[in-house]
Amino acid sequence: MRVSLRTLAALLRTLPPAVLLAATVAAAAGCRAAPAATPPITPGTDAAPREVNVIARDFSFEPGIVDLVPGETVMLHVVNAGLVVHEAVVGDMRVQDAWEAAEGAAANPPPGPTPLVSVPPDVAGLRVVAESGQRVDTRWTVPASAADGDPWFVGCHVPGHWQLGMVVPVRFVGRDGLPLASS
Ligand SMILES: [Cu+2]
Repeated sequence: MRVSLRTLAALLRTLPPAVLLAATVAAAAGCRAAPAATPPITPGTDAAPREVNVIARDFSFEPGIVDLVPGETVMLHVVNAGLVVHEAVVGDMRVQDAWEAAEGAAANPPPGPTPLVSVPPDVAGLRVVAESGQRVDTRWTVPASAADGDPWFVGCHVPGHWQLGMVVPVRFVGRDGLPLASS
């Protein structure tokens, strides 16, 4: 059956807006590619670190998942695209909790030198602080045992930022470029 444009237009006018909206959303979804699978990762080496970008905004991270290969060496570029200072703390929840507590305690310091914020080495993880507009490059080797324990995250613990949503999960990827089952 052929439907003329005029008939189609008349038909569309009779449909309730909700149906039209659903149809439009479905059409838009059909046009867009499915969420990209993890592009194959070539693990970084000492001689050729893999470039990993983490963009901090007010108040979120990009990408929404950070892929890492246990044991690889990366050149981590933390770009602060926000208007306030941010950081990228990489590690499991013990690490995240440690920095959250340490930085929370140092918030609103009394007049005087800025207090030095630190945590015990076993829960230090990796922490990169970037001022607004700054890019900080850090060469870092992901611990080989990183995927053996609890899940990892990239988080910001400038007071209040974690609560505003500045945390994304780490997905551990094998040397074959496929996500590891445990992550
Ligand atoms: Cu932040």
